[in-house]
Amino acid sequence: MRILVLGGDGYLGWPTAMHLSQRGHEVAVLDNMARRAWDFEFGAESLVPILSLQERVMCWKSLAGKDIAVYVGDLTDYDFFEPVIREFKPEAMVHYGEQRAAPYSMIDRKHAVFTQVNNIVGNMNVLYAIAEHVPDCHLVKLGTMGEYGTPNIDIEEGFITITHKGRTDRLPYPKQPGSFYHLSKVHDSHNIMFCCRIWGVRATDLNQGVVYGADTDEILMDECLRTRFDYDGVFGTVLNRFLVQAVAGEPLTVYGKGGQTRGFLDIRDTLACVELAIMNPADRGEYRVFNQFTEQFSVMDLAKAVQEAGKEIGLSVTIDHLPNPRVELEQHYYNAINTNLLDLGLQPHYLNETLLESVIHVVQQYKHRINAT
Ligand code: NAD
Ligand code: USQ
Repeated sequence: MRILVLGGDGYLGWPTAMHLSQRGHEVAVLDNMARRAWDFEFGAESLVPILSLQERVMCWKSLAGKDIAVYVGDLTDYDFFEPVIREFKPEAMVHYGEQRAAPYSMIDRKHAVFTQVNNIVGNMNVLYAIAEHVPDCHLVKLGTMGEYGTPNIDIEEGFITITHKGRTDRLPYPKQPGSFYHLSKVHDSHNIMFCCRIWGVRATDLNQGVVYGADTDEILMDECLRTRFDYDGVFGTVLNRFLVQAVAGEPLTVYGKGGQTRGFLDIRDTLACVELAIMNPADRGEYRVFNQFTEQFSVMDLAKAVQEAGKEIGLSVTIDHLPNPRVELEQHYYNAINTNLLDLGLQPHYLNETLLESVIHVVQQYKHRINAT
């Protein structure tokens, strides 16, 4: 298939592009390199050194013998994006190309407005380009489990059947996100659902949990293929941060009580889920939602898991409870359903099997690059 990966220079986009290319698909990546610029804004840097997108693509060509086409530009610029779609004519589009950090979106008005404009306008352009030029193209869109918030009932996959005053309907699951970033994904979901209904677009909305890990089969072919690994306070996600803190000998930064519970998955399972969605496409006009995570943990569960794993390799890991910079429940009910991807054949990697084997060793390898400030 011809597959265009939007946000193909990012943490998940680059490994996905290689994975799909290795499977024999014709792959192109699109990115505006904004993520690299946001690093400069904070003086942050990926723990793992990464090459430029063009160097990575050359490296992939020399190691795997396969081409990946590169388009550099901004999704919010339709004058750039429309000709890309006319030229490449994708049969599937994997959309990772958004500003994805909740803390970034909550810095101030400017960052909140930027996040919503970047994400919502970019996604609207994707929908218009599909409708105008490749109406049969399957959109595989990365949403987030955070769209649902933390309701006191089970979280279903996108829809819930409600009986009200004696009548019953299957309706979109209520959304109560916790940041302007997570809210941008809710707006995206509504726009995608609308376009499926009115234009017959086919779309899969992957409501993904928090991703951890650094290695995929393709990355392990050579260091030049590595993807970014963020651990700073804005873009670093919780488990990746805890691992770096443990290796650096710093206390783990649990925000508040640490009862906050979320869905998590290994980066290798992200690639598997996206591939499963592509190979089992939605029908024309169908809008479907898959909850994309493999296990649920509280922040304290993770802190303790890192502490235990540290012990096994001689690290003495301590845990701090910091005042929570976020407005979120710190003790709550959480039970999210995730059967759609398992039914399609997903075979998860579980945290207790991979934490030491495939994550900590990468952090240790690049320990000399940790900036503790
Ligand atoms: P990332 O920041 O590493 O990658 C996103 C890429 O998109 C970057 O390379 C960036 O330059 C590009 N981009 C952003 N805006 C763009 C625009 N307007 N035009 C073109 N390119 C643009 O993020 P990631 O961790 O790889 O996440 C990818 C997607 O998956 C995001 O949409 C995110 O919301 C979602 N997601 C990520 C996680 C996670 O834990 N990393 C969890 C759930 C969902
Ligand atoms: N947390 C800590 N200590 C830290 C960092 C985070 O206790 O040092 C806590 C946060 O308060 C939060 C939880 O860990 O309760 C998760 O935070 P996170 O930064 O790992 O994840 P989040 O902000 O939710 O965002 C990440 C990705 C985002 C994706 C989302 C999936 O950055 O792109 O959408 O995970 S989900 O959480 O399911 O919404």
